[in-house]
Amino acid sequence: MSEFDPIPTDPAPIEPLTVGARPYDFTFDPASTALVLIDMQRDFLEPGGFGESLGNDVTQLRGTIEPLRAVLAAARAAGLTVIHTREGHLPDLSDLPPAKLHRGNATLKIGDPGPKGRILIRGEYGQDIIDELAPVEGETVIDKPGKGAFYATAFGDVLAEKGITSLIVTGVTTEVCVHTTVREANDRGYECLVLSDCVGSYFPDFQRVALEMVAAQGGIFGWVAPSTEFLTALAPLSTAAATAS
Ligand code: C5J
Repeated sequence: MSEFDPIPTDPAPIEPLTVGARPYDFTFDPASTALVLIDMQRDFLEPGGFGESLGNDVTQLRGTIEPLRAVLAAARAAGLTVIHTREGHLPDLSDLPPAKLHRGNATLKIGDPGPKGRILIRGEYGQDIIDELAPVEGETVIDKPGKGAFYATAFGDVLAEKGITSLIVTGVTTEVCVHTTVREANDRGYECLVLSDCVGSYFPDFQRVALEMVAAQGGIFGWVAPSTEFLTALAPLSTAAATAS
């Protein structure tokens, strides 16, 4: 290096990004933010799985897939941390409380053989993530026995290791595993943005009210925004990466 060379500088720090959200703008630092995809599993989104066995119409959830695909692609392009979760139990059911096994009038109970393998059992085809959103190398997959992603998992440790403080929350179902995870995260000090068209419920009324509950009272659990707002905020990073490659 000669005396005329410019002094090397650190790469420009990434500025915080802002998403138009309810109840007010959500600001996040991409370096400390994770996209979380909750339980986008065949057992919930396809016929013959746990969701359908409980009497639900699984087509109600399928509208989440395309917007979430776009969000996942943008997050990957922007270099965001991506974490998937899967609800499910060990083959010997040792992590399945009897209360969960016996609750509901399911035609097929957890552990029973179904058309896509044993219902909600880890390692079975039906318990895995749908092809459209399959994890890629380097993405964390958290297997969870409960509704919340923190309960009896390494989720909290993974977030701490990666320095994550903000979560972009997507997945199914809005009022069950998404809500439980957002509430758990909120109590642990994480800032959560729920993407309204990337979360889904079997019950349209629950979908609407569950989202309202997150943003009510000045954002009692977090923020809510459509995915288009998030994609707009992320565009400087995701399109820059696409142009560079
Ligand atoms: C349910 C989930 N609904 N992932 N699980 O039982 O929301």
